[in-house]
Amino acid sequence: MTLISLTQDGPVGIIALNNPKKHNALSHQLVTEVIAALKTLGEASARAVILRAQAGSKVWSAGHDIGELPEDGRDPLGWNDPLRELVRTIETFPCPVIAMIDGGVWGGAVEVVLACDIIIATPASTFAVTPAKLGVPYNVSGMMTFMSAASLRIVKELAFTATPISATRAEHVGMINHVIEPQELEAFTQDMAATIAANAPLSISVMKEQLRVLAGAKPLTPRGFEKVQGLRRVVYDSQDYHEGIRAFKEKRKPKFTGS
Ligand code: YXS
Repeated sequence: MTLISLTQDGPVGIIALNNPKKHNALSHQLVTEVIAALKTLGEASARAVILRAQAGSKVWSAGHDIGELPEDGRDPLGWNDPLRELVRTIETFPCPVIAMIDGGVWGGAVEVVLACDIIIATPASTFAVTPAKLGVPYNVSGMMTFMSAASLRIVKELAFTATPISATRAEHVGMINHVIEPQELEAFTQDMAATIAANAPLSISVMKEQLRVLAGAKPLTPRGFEKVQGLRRVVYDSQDYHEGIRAFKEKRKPKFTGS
């Protein structure tokens, strides 16, 4: 059963998340299908991709599938986690990926959206960075994605409160490109995709890769990396991590003890 739809309008590809009963949670299956769709569009030499949710979705994506978060002391967001692979695929994809948002974006889905090159959202859209809500240790490159998208102060507010911010606030702080009314969203996004697709694809794909490499060029010693990576184990080995997932599954507020 497929959880996405893939269409192509000339040089523009459109991938729509379509698993409404789980609010497009980024399950292994859904993410694998999105990655495969991007591969198909890459082979078809698409010049722009729109990543959206199925029309009428009130939640763009509820983030990582909580039911798939490991609870046995394994890194919940390790290198091979499908969500990590999707972020890397978008960041290295040879043409621009435009996130078209109408609805709530949660957790790891915020990182997927921020990994996209351009973000266009309706005023009712929201963005919530949720590791602190679930007791989850976010991974190093994910934190870098957030730091590339907003000032450190905004990233701290998003990460520490775990509460959604509005598209209007996100645009105001430079985290997203445009806030567009729902009735104009598709036309505006498709016009931008068509404009990009009419430009020189090699120039664009080279600039995209140059910007990725330059934006990620942060001084971090091996000792610094090991410290940052090691800190994550403090969290995913904690009781709070298990409590966060259990509370979600039992549909109750978590009781974090700091242990
Ligand atoms: O009870 P049923 O079986 O109908 O299923 C419910 C939810 O359990 C399910 N669902 C999810 N399943 C797995 N993973 C999820 N992330 C997820 N979110 C939802 O979908 C069915 C309908 O959900 P329900 O009844 O809660 O819908 P609602 O309209 O009342 O509320 C919509 C949301 C999105 C506000 C609510 O579902 C919600 O708060 N979802 C969790 C959002 C979240 O915290 N996502 C972070 C996931 S963890 C993650 O992304 C990273 C590891 S991190 O946290 O580090 O960023």
